[in-house]
Amino acid sequence: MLQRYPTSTLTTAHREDAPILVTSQEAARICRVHASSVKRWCDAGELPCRLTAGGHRRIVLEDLVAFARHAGLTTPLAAFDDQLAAVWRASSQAGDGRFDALVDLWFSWLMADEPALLDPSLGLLLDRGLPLAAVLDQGVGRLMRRVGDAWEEGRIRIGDEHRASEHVMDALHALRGRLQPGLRPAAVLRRAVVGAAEGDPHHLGSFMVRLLLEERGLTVNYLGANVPGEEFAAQQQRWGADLVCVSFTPPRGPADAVRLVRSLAQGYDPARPYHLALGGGALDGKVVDPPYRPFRSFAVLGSLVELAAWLDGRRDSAALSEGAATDPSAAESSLAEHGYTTSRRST
Ligand code: B12
Repeated sequence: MLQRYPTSTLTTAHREDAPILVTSQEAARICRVHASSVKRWCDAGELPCRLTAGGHRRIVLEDLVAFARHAGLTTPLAAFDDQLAAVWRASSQAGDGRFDALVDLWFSWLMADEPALLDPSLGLLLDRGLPLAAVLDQGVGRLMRRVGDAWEEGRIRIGDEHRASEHVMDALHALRGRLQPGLRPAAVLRRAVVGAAEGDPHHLGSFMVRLLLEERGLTVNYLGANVPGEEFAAQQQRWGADLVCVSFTPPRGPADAVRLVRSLAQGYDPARPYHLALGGGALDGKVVDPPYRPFRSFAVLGSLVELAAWLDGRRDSAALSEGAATDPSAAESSLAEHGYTTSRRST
C-alpha cells in the first residue's frame, strides 16, 4: 500500500524534460531559510521566479541551486550537479511513498563505488519533510535488501556486498551529524541501550534504531554488533537506561530472541526498571511472546515506523503501561514449553 507523507508542497514535474518548479515554501525549507526571505529575493529579482495564474511564485530548481550557491546557503541540493533532476524526481516519488526510483539510483551509486551522493540524498528527503523512520525503513532498509538479493542471485560478489554495507554505514554516520537531536525531546524516555543480538554481525538495523532514538532526544549507549545477552542487562544497569532495543538479523531467529528475553527477565532488577523492544528482519512476522515479562513494557516491532509510533505513544501517555509480570518460576517453565509464538505482539 502506498503511504503518502505530509509533503503536500512536493512538486513533481509531469514530463521528464519539463523544468522542475518548486514553491517558495519548499525553496525555503530546502535552503533552511524563512519563506519570507525567498519571497523577498524573488520580488527583488535576485532569485528568478515565475508566477502561476493564481499569483503564486514558482522557482526553477536549477535557478534555486545556482542562487543558493551564490548566496552561500546550506542545502543538500548543491551536491547533485547533473543528477539533480533525477534525484529530485526520485525523492518526490518517495514523498508519495514510492521509493523504487530512489533505491534504484542509490543502488547504482553503490555499484559504481560512488557513494558520495548518498548522504545528501538522505538529507534532502528529511529537508523535504519525510519522516526519518520511513526514510530508513523504505529507503535504506530496502536498499540493503536489494544488495542482499543481488548477492544471493550471484549478480554481485561478496566484496561488493561488504563495500556497499560500508558505504551505507558511512552515510548513516553522516546522517547522524545532520540530525538535530532534542528537537522533539521524549518526555518519558531519556536513555537507551541499543545493539545487535549475540552472534549477529549485522548492525545497520540497530544503528538506524539509534538514529531514531537520538532524533527524539534520547541519549543512546550504542553497543554495535554481536552483543552478549547479559551485556545488554549490564549496560542498562550501568547507565540507568529506561529502554533497551535489540536487533535480530538472519540467520538469527525468534529462538535467539526468546533466549535473550529469558536471560533479561531472569536478571531484571525492579529497582531499575526499563522497557524492552526487539526488532529486525529475523523477527518479521514470527514474534516472541514470552509469558514472563517483568519489563515496564515489552514490544516486538516490525519496523522503525512502528518503533516511532510506539515511542510517541509512550511519550504522550501520562501513565506508562506496565508489562505483564507473572510469577518468575512459572514463567520459566512456561517459556521452555512455549518457546515462541508466531503472532505479532506488542504491549
Ligand atoms: C549487509 C549484510 C551483511 C554485512 C553486515 C554489515 C553490517 N555492518 O551490518 C556483512 C557483509 C558483514 C554480512 C555478513 C554475513 N551475512 Co549478511 N547480509 C547483509 C544484507 C545484505 C543486509 C542486512 C541489513 O543491513 N539489512 C537492513 C536491515 C536494517 O533491515 P532489517 O534487518 O530488515 O531491519 C529493518 C527493520 O526490521 C528495523 N529494525 C532492525 N532492527 C531493529 C530493532 C528494533 C528494536 C526495531 C524496533 C526495529 C528494527 O529496521 C530495519 C529497516 O526497516 C542482508 C540481506 C537482507 N535481505 O537483509 C544479508 C543477510 C542477512 N546476510 C546473510 C548471511 C548468510 C551472512 C553471512 C552468514 C554470510 C555472508 N553473506 O557473508 C555473514 C555473517 C557471518 C556471521 N558471522 O554470522 C543472509 C542471511 C540468510 C539466512 N536466512 O540465514 C542474508 C539475508 C543475505 C542472503 N540473502 O542470503 N552481511
